[in-house]
Amino acid sequence: MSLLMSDPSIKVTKIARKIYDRQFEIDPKLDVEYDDNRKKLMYDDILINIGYLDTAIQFDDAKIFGDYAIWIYQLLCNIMKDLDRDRIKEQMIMHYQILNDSLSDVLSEEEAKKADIFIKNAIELTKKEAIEFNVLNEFELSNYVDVNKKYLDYLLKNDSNGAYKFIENLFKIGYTLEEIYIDILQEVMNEVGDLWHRQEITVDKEHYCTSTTKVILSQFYPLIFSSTKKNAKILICTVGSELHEMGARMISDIFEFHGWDSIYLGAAVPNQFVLKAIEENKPDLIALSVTMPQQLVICHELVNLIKEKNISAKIAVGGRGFLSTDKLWEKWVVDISTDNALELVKWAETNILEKMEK
Ligand code: B12
Repeated sequence: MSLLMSDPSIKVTKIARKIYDRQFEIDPKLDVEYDDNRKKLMYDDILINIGYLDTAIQFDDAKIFGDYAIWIYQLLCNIMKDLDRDRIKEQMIMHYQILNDSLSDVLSEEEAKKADIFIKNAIELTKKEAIEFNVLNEFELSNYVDVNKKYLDYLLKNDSNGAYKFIENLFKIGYTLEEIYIDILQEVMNEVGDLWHRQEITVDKEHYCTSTTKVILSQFYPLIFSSTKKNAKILICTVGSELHEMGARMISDIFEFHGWDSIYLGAAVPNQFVLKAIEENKPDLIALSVTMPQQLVICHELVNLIKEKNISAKIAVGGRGFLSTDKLWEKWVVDISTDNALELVKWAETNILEKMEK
């Protein structure tokens, strides 16, 4: 763990406060542009920014902070529509410069050097984003776009019954379980996240879309649990304080459907209890899911703990958190990472099931 988060004498909240005060001192216009709510969000964001930077430093991975810089810049532009994009760029650049100065006092020389590189990269990416504004909409490019739009429409109209029946009917007319899970429900959930990011829907709607989609997944349980068993077991969960669990649940369901026994522990399981569950259930495959990059640190600790205990199960890691790294998983003692459940099933068939049969 980097000095920033592990040394108890360094109070991250104090650093965040200093950065916040300094920015208002240098840029008095902020006091007019920011009401109390914005001020609170700005302070919260400073803490989050420090968390992302710390994770990037720890794994020496520029992409973690770079991707985040683009994401937060876009979000701020979407939230503060009364300010123009250049003004928000100016605020962010100023913030990064103050962050760099403040951290150079508390980080080790090596960490400060990395912070400097990552922060300068974030500044460049923000400048570029201010000109280009990435408008690529993957949702529109999907082969399933028409079906996905219809399902999304039911969700956005709060029509739970319509949404449920629509998906039920897709299965009846021949869409496979994997298509429904990955190409439709997962894609629509990604779009729901983007709609929130673009501030086109509010958090209540995002939560409704999530809970409705989770209920819809359950309608496939009689099918999923009727598969012929292959005498192999997968244990899966999300780690740390990772609340995004639908991806992990989909992996679990798809493995169960392909004849595996699935032990799905759900979200945010403390490492010591993941280990306990592994020892109790003796899975052939352990799958750990991370969406928020800050949780990568705890995931890495868990992987190392599993290895220290000489547990022979194969380890898979995945989820959006790994996509915002520069192939970080390749530096870890894990067997596979993919962003797609079906790919993992295929890998496990070759690398676990076929070897068991021999
Ligand atoms: C639903 C949702 C939530 C729900 C989650 C509820 C739940 N029960 O899961 C709630 C409301 C809790 C939530 C909270 C937050 N969220 Co959210 N959320 C989402 C959303 C819209 C959908 C996630 C989802 O379910 N996707 C569908 C699943 C099926 O896809 P998946 O997770 O990618 O999984 C697939 C693959 O990744 C892979 N996979 C997954 N795990 C594993 C594991 C292994 C081993 C392998 C091999 C593969 C694999 O296989 C899966 C199936 O194919 C995303 C949007 C998005 N683009 O992801 C935002 C999103 C992830 N959230 C985001 C944010 C910012 C947050 C919050 C910080 C918001 C806040 N201000 O509080 C919090 C953080 C909470 C926390 N501590 O974890 C951002 C993250 C941006 C970033 N910088 O990284 C996103 C991307 C939204 C956006 N476009 O900005 N969120």
